[in-house]
Amino acid sequence: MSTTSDGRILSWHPNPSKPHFVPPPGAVDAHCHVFGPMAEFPFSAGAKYLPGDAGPEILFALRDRLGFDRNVIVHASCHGTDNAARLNGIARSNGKARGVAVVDPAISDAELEALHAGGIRGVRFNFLKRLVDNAPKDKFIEIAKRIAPLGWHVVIYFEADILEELRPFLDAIPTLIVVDHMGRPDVRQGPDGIDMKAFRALLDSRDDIWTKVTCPDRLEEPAGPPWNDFVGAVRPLVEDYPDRVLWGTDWPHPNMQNAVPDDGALVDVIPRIARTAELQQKLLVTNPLRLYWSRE
Ligand code: 0GY
Repeated sequence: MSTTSDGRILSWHPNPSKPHFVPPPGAVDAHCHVFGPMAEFPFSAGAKYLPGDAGPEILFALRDRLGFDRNVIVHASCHGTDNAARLNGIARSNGKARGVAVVDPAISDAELEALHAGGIRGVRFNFLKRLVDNAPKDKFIEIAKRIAPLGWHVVIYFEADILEELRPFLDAIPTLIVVDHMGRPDVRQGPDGIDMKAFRALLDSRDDIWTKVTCPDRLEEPAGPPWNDFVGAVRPLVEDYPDRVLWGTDWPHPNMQNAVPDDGALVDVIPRIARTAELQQKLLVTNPLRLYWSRE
């Protein structure tokens, strides 16, 4: 495990390869984070992990190296409900980043509007017990109702074993929903396994549930290529729901310090899950632009 001199964990590749795949012009990395820098944007007292600084300049250099044009910076739990690091990243992006926030249920309407002005277009609800102490469904529904008039959506992070339990909660969310990492299915089961079947049933229950076809490194051991199980399980999803999928690097790969993925290798998975130029255009350009840049 690699750490900074003050003991914070480093989970990103110091020298990612240049991918062979060239993304189409305007491509969006729709799932990435920024951490700190801590001196300016301290982590939450309740953070379950303390990462090394991974500020916007490093993210934007990676974006350019990988051949992408824009980023969606998603709130990570180590920053609690403080969105300042995200707003800073968006402000420094020259219009090339938008964000997803985590908010305190007591947030005022004026604060929500300020987040909108700062480029936030969604809120994230995190159900991973190793990352958050509680996930109050009733409060989350209240927040979802309050962000609906802003045209925002809900991003939700959960693992496959609680999908059925979450169904009534998901049904009650009045906005479009984006599910992180497909709800973390066991990709070894294949495209017709129990996890993928349950996830498809969720997608089929509403036409406004989208997902991120992300994180082969999280979903398949070992954390390096060729990630054949991931490709086998995920490709049919991209082909069957082409207008509802997003892609992202997940940089700086929180909590992946023991198996840091090469971002270039992650990009090279794209043409294996989205095999035509049309599917790649939807996944990387049309869909994320629609969700994050279609309204000022
Ligand atoms: C991710 C992954 C993780 C962490 C967070 O909010 C977070 O801290 O998102 C994780 O450890 O699985 O990229 O969504």
